[in-house]
This record gives sequence, C-alpha cells and structure tokens, in this order.
Amino acid sequence: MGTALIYDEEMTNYKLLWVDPACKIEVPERLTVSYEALVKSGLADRCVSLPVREATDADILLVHSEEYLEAVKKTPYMTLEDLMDFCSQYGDVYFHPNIYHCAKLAAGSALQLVDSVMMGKVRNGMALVRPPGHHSMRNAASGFCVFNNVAIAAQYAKQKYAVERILIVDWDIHHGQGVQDCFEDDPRVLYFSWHRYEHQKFWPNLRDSDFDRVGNEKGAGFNVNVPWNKVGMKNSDYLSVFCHLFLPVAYEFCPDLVLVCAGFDSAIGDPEGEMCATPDIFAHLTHLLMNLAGGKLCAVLEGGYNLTSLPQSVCQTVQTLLGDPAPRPANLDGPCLSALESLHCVRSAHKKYWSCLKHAADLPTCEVSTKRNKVGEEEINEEQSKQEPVWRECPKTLPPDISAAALLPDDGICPERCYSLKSSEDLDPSIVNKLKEHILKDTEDCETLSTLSRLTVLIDKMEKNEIGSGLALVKDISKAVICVVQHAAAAPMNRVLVVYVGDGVVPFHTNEDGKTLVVQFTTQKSEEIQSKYLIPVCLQKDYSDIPGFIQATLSLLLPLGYEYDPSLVVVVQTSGCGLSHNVWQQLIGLLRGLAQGHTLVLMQEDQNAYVGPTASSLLGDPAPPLGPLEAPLPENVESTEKLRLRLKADWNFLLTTGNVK
Ligand code: Q9C
Ligand code: ZN
Repeated sequence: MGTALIYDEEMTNYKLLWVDPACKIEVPERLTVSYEALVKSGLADRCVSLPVREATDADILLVHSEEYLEAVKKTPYMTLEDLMDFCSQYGDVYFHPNIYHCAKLAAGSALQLVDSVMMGKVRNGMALVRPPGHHSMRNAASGFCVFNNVAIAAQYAKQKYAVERILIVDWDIHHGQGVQDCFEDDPRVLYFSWHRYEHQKFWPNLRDSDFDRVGNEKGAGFNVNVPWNKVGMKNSDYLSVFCHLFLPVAYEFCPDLVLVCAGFDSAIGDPEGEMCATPDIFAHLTHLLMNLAGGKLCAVLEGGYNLTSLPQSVCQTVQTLLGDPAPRPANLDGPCLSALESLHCVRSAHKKYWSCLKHAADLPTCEVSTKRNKVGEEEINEEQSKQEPVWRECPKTLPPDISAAALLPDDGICPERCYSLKSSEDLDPSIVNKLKEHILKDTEDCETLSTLSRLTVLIDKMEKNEIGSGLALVKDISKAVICVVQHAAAAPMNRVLVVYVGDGVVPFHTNEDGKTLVVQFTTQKSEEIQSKYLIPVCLQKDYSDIPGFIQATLSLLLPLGYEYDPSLVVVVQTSGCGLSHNVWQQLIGLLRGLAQGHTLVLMQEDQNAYVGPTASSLLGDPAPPLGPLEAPLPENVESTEKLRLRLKADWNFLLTTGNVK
C-alpha cells in the first residue's frame, strides 16, 4: 500500500498578468519548487505517481452553481481587460486564459486522489495543485481559488463511495470559508480550520470565521474554527490544538476518510501567515491524522508563499505519508497565552456537541476572542514581523535500514517485515559483566542474561538509528525495563519515556533527575507517590472504557510526551493489560510520533497474540478505526481531568485555558 503523488506541470502554466499587490505572491514557482524538492530528496521516486484528470462539469456542479461555472468557462476567451474586469467582482483573485483549464485539473487531481485511496490502490497521497480551492464559494472565486478542490472531493466521496463520515482538516493559515459554507449544515462532513484572525482584522475578515460558528441545525458541532488572534504562533500552539481539540473530536467522530486542505502558509517565513511553526511540524500533524480512517488520507495543496519553507513543509508531509518516522520537533515550550485563549473559547463553544469536551470549563474569558487588542500590543507585533525569520532546515534523515526488530523466545515466530534478533549470537563479555553487576546481581540465569544483553544491543542500534523500533517478549519484565531504562538513559542528552499499560507490578523508578518520565496506566486506584516524572493514570473498569482510555492518551500522554521530548519511548505491557488490539495499536501508532519513531515495546512472554498487531503498528501500518466513540465513563473523565489540572503546574502542554495557571 503506497503513497500517491499527483502533479502535472500544466498547472504552472498560468500567472498574474497585471499589477495587483494582493495577488503577486501566488506564483507558478510555488509548484515547481515543491515538486523539485520532492524529486531531489528522492521522495517523489518512492511515491506512486498518478496522472491528473480534468474535473467534469458534473464534478464541479457538486459544489458550484451553473451560473458560476458558465461564467468561468468564458474566461479562456477573454481579453486582458475583460479578465481584469471579471476579477473585480471577487476578492483577491486573478484570472488568466489558462486558469480554467488548470482549475479543472486541480479539482480533478483531488478526485483522482480520492479514487485511488478509496479503491485501495494506495493508502494515502498528496496532490500538488494550482489554483488552490478552499476560499472559492458556490457562486464566487476568492483568494486565488477558482473551484473548491477539497469540497468537491468530499461531495464526490460521499456520492460515489457512500462515505459516511469525512473529516476535513484545513491547516492553511487562512479560513476556508468556501469549505465552511459548503458543509455548515452537513453532519457527515466535519470541518476543522485554524486561521489567522486577529479579531477579524485579517483577510477574509469574516465574522463567520470566529470560534462561535459551530455549524447549523443538523450540522451543529461539525464546524470547528480556531481563530488565531496573534501572529507568531509556534509548533507548541499547533500541537496543543491537535492534542486538546482536533484529535479528541476527530477520534470521537471516527471519519472514514480524511481530507487535508494542506496549505503551508501556516509555516515560518510565510508573508501571509507570519507564523513561526517550522516545516517539521507538518510531519507531526500528518502523523497524528494517519491513524484515523484506517490511514485513508488525501492531502491537497492550498496556500504557501515562502518559496523556502513551502518545499520543506511539502517534503515533511510526503515523507510522513510514506511512513517514515517524524523528526523530533524543535523547541516545544508550551502554548502562548493568546493560543490558550483561542483554544479555551473553541472548546467551550463545542462542549455541548462532543463528549470529549463535556468537562471543558465554560469561563467568561470566551469574550476575549472578540475583543480588540489593547493599544500598544500591535506595535510590538509589527516590530517583530519586520525581521526576516530564520530557521534551520530539518536535516534530511533516511529511515533506518531496519524499520522494526523483534526479540522473541527461541520458538517464537518473527512477524513479517520484522528483523529477528536471534539469541544464537555471541554475547559481548563487557555487556554481560555490566549486566551481572547492575541488574542480575549474582543470579546465573543464562536465558535472562541473553535476553538483556540482546536488549542492550537493540537499544544501541536504535540510538544509532540503524534500527527504528523494536518489540521484545521477555520472561522477567521488571528486569527488562530496568535494564533498558538504565542503558538508554545513560548518555547525557538522553531521556526515556516509559509507558506502562496493565496492572502488573511496576518496578521502582528513581527519576527525579528527569532522565525518565514514567506514565502508568492502571485500573487499580492507588494513592501512589506522584511527582513530575512519575504519573499514575488511573482508569476504572478494566480497560473496557475505550473512550476514557483514548481521552487520557490524547489529552494527557501525548502532550506530556511532546513536552518531554524523549529520545526513546518504552511501552511496557504488564500482565492483565486488558486493551483490545485496536486500542493498543492506536496507542503504539500515536506514540511512534515521538522520539523519531524509536519505540520499544516490552511484553510478557505469554502475550503472543499481541506480537502481530504490535509489529504492524511499529512498522507504521495505520491502526484500525475504533468506531464513533461514546461518552467516556464519568469517573474516568473526572480522574483524568483532575490529574491534568494537578500536573499543569509542571507541564505547560497540559494547559487548555489562558486565564488559570
Ligand atoms: N497581502 C490561499 O492561501 N489576500 N489563499 C492577499 C495580500 C488573499 C490566500 C493579501 C489571500 C488568499 C489559498
Ligand atoms: Zn492560505
């Protein structure tokens, strides 16, 4: 199952033919630099390249009116003057004799992508297109957009494949008002958009783009707007919105297909967005969406006007779609106050529609979003935006030769596509001595010695990025964890995130130095010692409350993991882990976004049934969908929320509101 890439040079064959400062940034080079970067990095070669096609009239009429289509059809025959005249009825858009052709190809590309994903020819894909689409409306062109490529694709998927639930994630820095208009009443299409808003001072300056536009009638709750009221938003701000809003709602919704309005004007250096998120953040945004809808994800290019950050961001997105591990994201220091205010407002506007937000506070700070900036604040912003931002290009990393390795008992069958770490290899005497000294004490257990020594070899290879991830079935899980953690945390810059799932015995961790962060899921209520680096997450009723577990994973474990930024993630399944395979795979899949995909799963020797699913997730296969989630158990919501509130003093990423710290 591959990744599709759709591109055709023909879509570079139109440009602005007169002087218009509002439109001069939308240039053909946007497409050529993006494609060339994919070719140069070798990513294009790894994709399945699909031909474009023209969208038909019928396709276009799924979203646009006949009058509008007929009007656009005349543009290839217009004189320059006529074209300029035609444009003047719309906002911030230009036409060219060849743009109608390109617009048909752009929409058609999105449909080709949907076809090949829905027919199972590829797992996911990206379409590099011009003109973009998300601003265009039923009756109007707008913001460089002629036809609404993604909206057409969503209607097409509904009609042709009877797709029941579609999620559209619009990470472009502008509000896709055309998409919102199209699906405002439609509960089958959930639309997420974050956008530069600045209290309505930023284009397209619509009251309809604010957080309180949640959708109408049956579609109420299915339109989620996050207005950014300041420029300069960073990686932390974007990830906070994903962890505390987009992902919980998306998991509850459970889409059958994910479409991304993939605009990269939300990246650093963009003259329109003026945000500060680095290109590698798109690897994470992509990764976090890839376990939804069984991995069926179609990304369609929208904006992106900095010809340096655009191609870097496109490469990060495509590389992640291909299954490569995401790089460790740079400088995650928690969300800014303005982002928290926005997040808080959206969460409270949506709490009546989504169980996962039921507990969100409805505080009067919601009014903040519609208030103007205080005088003086704007000057500071202008000062900042004068400087050209600089950022370090994420070093191109090749995926490790061995994507996943398995360390199994001698009679164990190695899962497909996994490298088997055999026990027959000679043991390194220096490792053996160390193990005897520190962990095994004086017992002479050959089998354990062999297992532990192979584990340390595995960790060394993961550290050198020769091996991506690993799974091990071990007899003595406590000894294995101690050995792994000691070894992996040894180097000065290393940090290990240890996640326990189940009710088995957890070995004692001394970790006040911050070299390890231990998060322990358990069903046994215990008033255990809790510290910044030792966090028990108590869930009632074995692990049958799937929504409760997912909620804790998305809004607690994931943000903690991102803020902690480990060099290795160790997931330990202790005895009696009652998680179903699907939920377990979601957990592994999500955690793979941390530590550059260096995930080590330790399981009890008798947990054979989990080996296949674990290996599959470590290899980057999408986890099976969980179905639309019901409300989590109230007691679990309450305890997760209590824990989050207690921990937010130590961890900025656990904040969801601006006013309380
Ligand atoms: N300072 C897309 O990103 N306003 N469209 C331009 C120039 C229009 C953006 C003002 C921006 C449209 C797809
Ligand atoms: Zn945009």
